Amino acid sequence: MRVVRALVRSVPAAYRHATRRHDQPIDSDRATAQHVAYQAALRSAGFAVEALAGDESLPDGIFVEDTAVIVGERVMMTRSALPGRALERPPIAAALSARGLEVLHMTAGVCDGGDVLLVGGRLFAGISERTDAAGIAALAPLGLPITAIDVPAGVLHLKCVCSPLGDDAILLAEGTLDPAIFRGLQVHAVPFAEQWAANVVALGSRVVMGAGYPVAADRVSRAGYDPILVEVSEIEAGDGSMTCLSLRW
Ligand code: CIR
Repeated sequence: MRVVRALVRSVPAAYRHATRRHDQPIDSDRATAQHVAYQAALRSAGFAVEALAGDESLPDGIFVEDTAVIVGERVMMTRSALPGRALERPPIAAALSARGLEVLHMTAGVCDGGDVLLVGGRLFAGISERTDAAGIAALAPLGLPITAIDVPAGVLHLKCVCSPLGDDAILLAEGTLDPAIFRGLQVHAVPFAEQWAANVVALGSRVVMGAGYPVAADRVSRAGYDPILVEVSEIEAGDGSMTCLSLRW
């Protein structure tokens, strides 16, 4: 069976200073425990997980997904709209290169991996406060067709409201995007009130998702998947969710 790898980065104490769009305090110790539980959930879903050490100079460094877009054995290192987060990229590029991936670097535009969704051999890329048209165009060397999508106002990243459920299905928060965008894919919905739960990490039938979204968990289960629930209050307090905590290939 093919090994699917996941790279994560541990929580530094400085995570309590993570970028966020509200005043909610963050408990870094609790975030550390939740991050460890997240890694365990990925392992139980079947991922081979490796953790890089946290870096006290990078408060948002746990959100490794934003640094890169991986397609097969090739990775495009993205360019951040936030100068502080740009510094997260070089160590991730080195880690991915050391693991045998071919590393390319974006030279124009801005893009966060949280805006790029890979499913069914296609990329869907969100235009957001973090990703622009030039950043999306710079994904071309990854060799897949790309559909650009306007991310709804107030939503940080495309994958805040949708994420892949394997190779032929999407989990989507109702009332956020037109499901017709994903023509040809099965679209499973979570209620708007539980939209954080639309961001999941799936492998086969296993779906790692945030705890506290009972309707969403029930719908995922009824759709034939096996939810693995993780408490992620402190990750959400940093405006993050499931996919943003790992790079997977
Ligand atoms: C930020 O604002 O950049 C971080 N605090 C959260 C990034 C979350 N990333 C993601 O959902 N892909």
